[in-house]
Amino acid sequence: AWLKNQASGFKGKDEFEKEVVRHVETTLARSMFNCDETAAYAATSLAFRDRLVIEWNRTQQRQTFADTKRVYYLSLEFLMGRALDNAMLNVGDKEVAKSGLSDLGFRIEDIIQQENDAALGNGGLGRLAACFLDSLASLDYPAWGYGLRYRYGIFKQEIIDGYQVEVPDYWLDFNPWEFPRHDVTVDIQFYGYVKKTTDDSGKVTAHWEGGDTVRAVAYDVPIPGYATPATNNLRLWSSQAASGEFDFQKFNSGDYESSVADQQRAETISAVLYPNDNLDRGKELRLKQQYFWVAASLYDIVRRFKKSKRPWREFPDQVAIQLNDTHPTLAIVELQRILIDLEGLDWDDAWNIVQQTFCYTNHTVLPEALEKWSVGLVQHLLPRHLQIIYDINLFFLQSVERSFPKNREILSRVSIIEESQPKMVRMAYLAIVGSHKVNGVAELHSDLIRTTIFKDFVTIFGPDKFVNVTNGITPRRWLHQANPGLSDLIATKVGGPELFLKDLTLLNKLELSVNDPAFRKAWAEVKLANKQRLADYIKTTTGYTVNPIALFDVQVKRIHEYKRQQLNIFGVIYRYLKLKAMTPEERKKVPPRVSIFGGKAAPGYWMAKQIIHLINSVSKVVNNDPDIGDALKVIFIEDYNVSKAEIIVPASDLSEHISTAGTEASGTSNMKFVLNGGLIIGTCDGANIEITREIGEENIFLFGNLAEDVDDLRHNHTYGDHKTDPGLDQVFDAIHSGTFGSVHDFQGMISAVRDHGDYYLVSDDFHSYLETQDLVDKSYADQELWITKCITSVSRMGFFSSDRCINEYAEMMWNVEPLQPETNI
Ligand code: 26W
Repeated sequence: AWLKNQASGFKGKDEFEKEVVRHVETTLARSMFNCDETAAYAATSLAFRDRLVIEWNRTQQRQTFADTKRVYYLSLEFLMGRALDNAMLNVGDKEVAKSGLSDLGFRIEDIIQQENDAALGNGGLGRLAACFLDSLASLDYPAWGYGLRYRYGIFKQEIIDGYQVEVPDYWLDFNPWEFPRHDVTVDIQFYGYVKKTTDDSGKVTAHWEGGDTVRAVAYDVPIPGYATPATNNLRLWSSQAASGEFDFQKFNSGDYESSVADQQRAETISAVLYPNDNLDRGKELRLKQQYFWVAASLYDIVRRFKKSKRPWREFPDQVAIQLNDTHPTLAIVELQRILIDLEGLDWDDAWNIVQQTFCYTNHTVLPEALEKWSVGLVQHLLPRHLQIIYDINLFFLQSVERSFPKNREILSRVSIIEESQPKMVRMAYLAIVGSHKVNGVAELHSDLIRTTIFKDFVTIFGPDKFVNVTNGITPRRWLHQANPGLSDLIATKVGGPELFLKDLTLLNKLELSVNDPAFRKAWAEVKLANKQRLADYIKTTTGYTVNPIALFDVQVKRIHEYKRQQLNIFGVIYRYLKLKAMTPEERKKVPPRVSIFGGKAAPGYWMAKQIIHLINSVSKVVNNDPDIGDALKVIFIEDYNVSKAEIIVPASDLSEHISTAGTEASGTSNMKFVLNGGLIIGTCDGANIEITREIGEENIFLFGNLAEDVDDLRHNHTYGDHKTDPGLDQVFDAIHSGTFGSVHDFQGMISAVRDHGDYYLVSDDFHSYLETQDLVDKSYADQELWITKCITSVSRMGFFSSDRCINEYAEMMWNVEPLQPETNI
């Protein structure tokens, strides 16, 4: 009901048009006669922004007035993508905008495409944070996101001669979705030294003095909920030189250059998102980013709490802080510092408050991704924090000692300080010790952290501290926005979009229509139209023509050895060799396929870049081979990002989620693809396992070794006699013979399997992968059965809404309740 009768929407298309014209002529100071698509995008966004702002202010007032517990989601990454389409759908006036823009001579799709993605994230973790913000607002939870306002998001990827080239992503030249708050600033201290003073009663207080100061300036981004007026806030901090006398003095004394240099050094902190995904590099600037963002956010949260004049012990009744991975772990230390050094609380009282406030989500078990900071670096940058970390560790180890007397082993295993050369602070351990709940992101992953990397902590704290919250995705962006054709079709069967997009379990009603011929036909037409749209996109961006009748087989995600794009491309080469060996008649009978890849490699990840190069080299050879024709096409889509995912995901027949078992914590694109009527080929890993449980194993193509066998297989590679799979040998021979260019370029990928222990078990899973791909071909040939599988799967995907996921966090970890707009002031 809110959607149609909201106070904040436009009264009709006339009002919308008037607003657009007003913004073009006044805000943009242009005439309608030279209003191009860029200007139309700007004016449309501003018109919607005006609408959002009203509800945003109301929501903030309502939350302040109600004075209930709030959630603060701390994430170094928010991979938001575009905002305009989402704002139109959530405000509920996309149709109005469409006809209004058309009157003004524009197509709404063209206007939407003018917007730069807000690409402030690497991959899964950052996109999860964005889905969570959407769910928090849509479910009326009082919640804020806190992050960094990077001037450069994740780099843009260009493919030049088959190689990845990184180009900076300067996305901020026009961003109508942020509001600078020059009055909301926090000065953040770095370096310096600690002085201790003792008062008359003998109480010792630490003072952190000296060092540099950098100013954090708040930029606020409104987050509209769907079918609710609730509009939450995402606060991003930008770094700036701490103004004033210091600079002025330098300036006046003629030291202009060094004053400018100070300015630039300060701005560097929020300049660029680190492009590593699942790899910790331990760079000083990254630690500075983390502390800068955490300290500004906590100052803000504490300032808000203090306005209520409550006693400190009530802090955890008002504040829940979620740590998105270990990146914000310093918040634990910072809150303890605020409480003991600045507010004068006793250590134990302070520590209780801290532990009850924080929760920590782990997103990876890969050892190279677990953050550690050298003691020397922390000491230098944050001298007081290091002392507090040592004290936290001391008290923690003392309590472990009491529970497990004379067990030196466990003490050194769980110590927050790793006694290595140099000594390191283990951030995950600090996060566990400072939180009251820790969660993994899918069942297998949560089991793995309980039994492997955090085993000792389960023994120490008991099993209840470690819980599972399986990831989810927002159906608003990933169905309604990305796939309006399917969303509309589904709406006809489940009682309208406002219902199922707010309660995704209603999808189960679709199962009643699975045998309805008209519905099945409409379903197939939607899929074909989505494939045609992707085929058009491929044509304009790559020049290659792909047949939309072919099976679209998609793997789009960050390039990483554990995600095994190499297994996929080796499989493609195998298929190509088989096709080459056939007669033209035989080839005609082969079901045609388009293998689509996309994803970025971290700039310093040599092997990942080699994988990209091989995919592009195979693409060039296969697509230009006259023997092959439509039987096989290989496409690499440049610069995979959120807005491209919105075109690719709805167009897939099959998507690949083929990580080595036990390595992918959850995966979230697997959920997006199935929700959009595609099937999965995948390993028993991450959320694939729960997807199988929900949709039924007859509707998914699982293959490969199980997580429980991975250790033994690896051991066998090193110590047994390990032979490469014969099919894979054929593939390597083809690469060796120069079919795809110089062997030298791909030697690393081959040696990783043959000579370096095949850590990711590519060879062990190769045969099973090929067999399962054959099964896919056979299943796809039976289109009727295939469509049944797709519809049935979609009907059973309700569990994977991020709404379900957020409700679980709220109940199990945060203890917060929604604040209904009806309880208005
Ligand atoms: C310190 C470097 C670094 C940077 C990013 C380490 C780790 C990360 C992230 C935690 C990596 C990441 O995005 N993990 C993904 O999180 C998703 C959301 O939970 C999961 O679905 C993916 O399986 C997991 O890889």
